[in-house]
Amino acid sequence: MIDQSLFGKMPDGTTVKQFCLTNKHNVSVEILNLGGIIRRWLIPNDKHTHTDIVLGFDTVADYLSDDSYLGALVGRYANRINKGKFSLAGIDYQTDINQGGNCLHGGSQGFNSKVWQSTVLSSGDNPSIMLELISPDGDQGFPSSISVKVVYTLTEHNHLKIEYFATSQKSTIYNPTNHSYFNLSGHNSGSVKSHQVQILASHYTPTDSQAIPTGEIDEVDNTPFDFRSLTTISQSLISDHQQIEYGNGLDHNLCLDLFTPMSKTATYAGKALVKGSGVELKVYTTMPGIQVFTANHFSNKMGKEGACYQAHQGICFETQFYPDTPNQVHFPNVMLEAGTEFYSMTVYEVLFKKTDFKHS
Ligand code: FUC
Repeated sequence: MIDQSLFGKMPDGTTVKQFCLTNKHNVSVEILNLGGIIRRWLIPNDKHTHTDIVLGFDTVADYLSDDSYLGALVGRYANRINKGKFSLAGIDYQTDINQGGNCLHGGSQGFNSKVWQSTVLSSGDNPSIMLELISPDGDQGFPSSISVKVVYTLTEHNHLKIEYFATSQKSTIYNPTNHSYFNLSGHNSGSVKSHQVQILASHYTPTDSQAIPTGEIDEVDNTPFDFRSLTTISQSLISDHQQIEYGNGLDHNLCLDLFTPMSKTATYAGKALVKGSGVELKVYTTMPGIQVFTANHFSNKMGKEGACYQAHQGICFETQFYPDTPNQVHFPNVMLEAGTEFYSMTVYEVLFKKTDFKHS
């Protein structure tokens, strides 16, 4: 089932719509056509109500004034490009610089801040919406016009499937992700430090103090980035490893051991869970990397429904190409050739204890 409603208005009066996708297990995901933002993700809990497992805001203005990309689709280039500079086919490009002298998440007017064209694809058992956007040649300094499409489907198996499509006129780079901050105990329930996480990655990309990759691809052995077996987040956050100190927590790209670029099959990448709660989030993707970010800089951020978010109150699993790939030739290729169709898929599966949920 899909419920469509008015969420608010952009400063220029453009309508922001909200789509609520609900399946037969009483899971619902609310998505805005502004930035494709996942605003709420409700799962039934054992108190006969719902737990909202993602952080979010109440108004369009809150989303536009914040710089944390809560729940948003990120593009053209998720993560950082060193000084916003790169060259393609012998031509140098300078993108918009919007964080610490670097380009973060596609520049100051990234895809997260745009109102996308929206279409309901199915309102049945597997509700699905399609969002589309055309980014012109030179948008935020990136080459070529690019036509992008994202399809969100909530399946009857409690999977939220996110499919990314794109085509460009000339060769360019494209690296999309979704920037949801998860808190499996509820968005307003404090820190995620007690969450346990598994990520099937034997390597990660270390960064400098500005979160720009050094170019190395290091083994995770004996580092706070070894999540190959279930590990509590706090164990990693208390580490005195320089990489953790740089950003006050996890803000790193882990290199997935198995990945399937452009394929229609997403591979299991990892999971998060809260012990004893029965709530578990599994992540599957076709992408080669996953940026694990623990909301390190949050401080009294006023969120939806009166919540006040603090550092480490959410965890992001941003499936993507490695950061700064355009300047690191040995990282998996992020080029989108003219006329080639880009495809990637990430699936978030939520498991929870079955309850005799009653509508309130
Ligand atoms: C993540 C991080 C960044 C940043 C942003 C809001 O993707 O890599 O450091 O602060 O989100």
